[in-house]
Amino acid sequence: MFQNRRTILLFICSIVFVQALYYIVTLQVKHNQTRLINFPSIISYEQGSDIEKIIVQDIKNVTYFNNTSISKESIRELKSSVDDLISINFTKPDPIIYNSLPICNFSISNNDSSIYKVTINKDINPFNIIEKHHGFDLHIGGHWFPKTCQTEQRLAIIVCYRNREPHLKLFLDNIHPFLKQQQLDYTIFIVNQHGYEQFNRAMLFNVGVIEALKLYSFNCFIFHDVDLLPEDLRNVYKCGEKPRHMSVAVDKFHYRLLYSTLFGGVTAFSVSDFMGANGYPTIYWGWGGEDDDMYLRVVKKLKKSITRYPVSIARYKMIRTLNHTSGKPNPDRYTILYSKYNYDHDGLNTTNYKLHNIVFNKLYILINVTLKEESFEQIRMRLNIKKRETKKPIRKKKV
Ligand code: BGN
Repeated sequence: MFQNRRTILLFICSIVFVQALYYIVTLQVKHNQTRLINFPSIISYEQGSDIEKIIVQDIKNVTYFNNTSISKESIRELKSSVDDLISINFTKPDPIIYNSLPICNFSISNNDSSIYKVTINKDINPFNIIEKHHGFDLHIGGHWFPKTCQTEQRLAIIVCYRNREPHLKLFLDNIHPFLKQQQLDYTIFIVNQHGYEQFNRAMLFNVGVIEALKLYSFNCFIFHDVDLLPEDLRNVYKCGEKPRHMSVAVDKFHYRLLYSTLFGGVTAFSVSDFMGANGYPTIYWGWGGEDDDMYLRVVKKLKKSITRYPVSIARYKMIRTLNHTSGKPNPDRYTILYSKYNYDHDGLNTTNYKLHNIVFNKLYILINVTLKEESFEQIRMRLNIKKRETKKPIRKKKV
């Protein structure tokens, strides 16, 4: 009897022990997992595409979270120690053949401006149709370069993105033929902000630059909203001596510049100007202010002015809503913008993100990331930003 009871007790104890062990182990695994693991809208393309095999570089283990900073030096190191695993998918021009070619010279020679007007394709086609339109001469990852001449610049178009598939389709269907006509060596990067943190347009741009430089020696970056389509071929997607504001005249704003320091929509930076400005700020969560901050970086940190093509050339069509609503305006954007914080203390060197994976699609390279959101209080403490005094309205005394 006693013997039996002891066996039963021992049996129950071992079951409880095994269950407890299982509970602890699963809890640990859950804790280590990324909080969000679905990549909604773009997946359909990855699965649906039958034209080109999609190569997925799963680099979930690569994380920049908790890295204190990514310094300019480490970016230079990234550039030199190109990650073989990733760059293997990236076709570069053969230097021997390429150097023997004449320099590409897309020139604007005709006075008749109507010949430069772009016909915008407004049909939202499935990705495989867009591939049929423009993919035949693309290298994987939305990379193209002319075959008959050599380019001086290597351009990365960095597009910030979250859940706007119809916009992305229209963008790709229109931007590829536009850039090919300008005879550019270009690659399209879509930086997708995964997760539920507030959208951070500027930080996604920094991520795009950091990841792009691991692949190829890009020397020109164009930062692009996905809903803007260039309308004139004379709006050349090249970098110059100064940072350029490209989207000067947008149809939504009646082809007029909203204000003289506007620097949103589409901008072009040489790699050295971008590094010199310490990239885009990382502290604008939600809508507004980050582009104005970048303008101030150019003027105050780079000590340069911005340049623009004329209103008659720098024309864009903005893709209207298609069920898209822009993010919540950031209530703290004025405080941050006017605080005169030190640009060395925030930007490219404080870009914290978790890289989930990089997908080499035919039409573009998709970079999936989660950004680490900082509260306004944390931003304020980190950058020593003083609270703005809210002026109380002066009440008139009742007589
Ligand atoms: C401005 C926004 C920009 C935005 C343009 C165009 C701010 C900060 C004000 C100090 N700036 O008002 O971020 O690109 O409108 O929509 O909100």
